[in-house]
Amino acid sequence: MSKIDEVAELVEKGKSKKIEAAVQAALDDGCDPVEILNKGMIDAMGIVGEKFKNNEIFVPEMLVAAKAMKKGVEVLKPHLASDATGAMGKLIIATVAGDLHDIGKNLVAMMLESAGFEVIDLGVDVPADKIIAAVNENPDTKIVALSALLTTTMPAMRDTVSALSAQDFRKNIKIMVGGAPITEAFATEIGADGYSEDAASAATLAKSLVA
Ligand code: B1M
Repeated sequence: MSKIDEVAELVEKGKSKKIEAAVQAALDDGCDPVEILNKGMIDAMGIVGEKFKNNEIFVPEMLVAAKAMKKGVEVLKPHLASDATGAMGKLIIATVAGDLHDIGKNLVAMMLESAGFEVIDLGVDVPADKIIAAVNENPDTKIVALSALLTTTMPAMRDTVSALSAQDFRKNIKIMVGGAPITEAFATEIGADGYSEDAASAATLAKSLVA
């Protein structure tokens, strides 16, 4: 079994205690950090999601897989993120109200930091008024980035964009959105300024929004 397959198996099985050593072993073996992330972790979470959908596993198993992935990402982080200068300006990121998924958001935050943004991460299940308060506290914010992983929280994303758009500061900020159920068409429909499919393209998008 390849080192990356070993990482994938540990994520899938939620083996948090063994994941850090396995990721380190893959790095030591010369594996590309991006490949470890994509093939060893994100693909493994996709399998976890499929198994959940097919009732082969349940929420606790998804939770332990998520915990293992988070631990693995910590080992990868220094190899993925660079140039964390904050020079591109302030960006506020959050997972929208009702949604507890944060692995994708955390990866996006990491890539944005790496692209030179000063990232203020408000966490998960964040109501619109908390995001509005954060922008008011940080009037030099350039971008608000919103993540949603559930079809049932897409309306919360819509409401959040509406609430932000009703504020005087809207003309000074850009809003970007993403997450598995989100599409370019939905982003346009709800009045966001940009949509990106994954963490790497989120960084490219954010840079273009402030250019
Ligand atoms: Co949940 N869950 N979950 N879950 N979970 C999904 C999303 C699901 C697809 C599984 C399935 O059924 N196949 C399904 C949603 C179905 C739907 O809405 N259509 C689902 C469900 C149903 C649920 C619950 C309702 C289950 C229940 O309780 N019955 C429940 C909801 C809880 C809530 O939020 N209120 C729930 C709970 C959980 C856990 C808490 C157990 C756990 C999350 C732990 C955590 O995040 N800390 C969990 C997990 C782990 C998953 C899966 C298995 C993995 C998610 C993940 O981390 N993927 C997921 C299945 C799947 O994704 N295939 C599933 C890896 C991550 C890197 O990808 O988050 O997509 P992702 O992020 C990507 C892109 O989407 C994008 O870039 C990222 C990196 O490239 N992206 C952005 C994300 N945000 C972005 C923002 C941007 C740009 C790009 O700009 C701002």
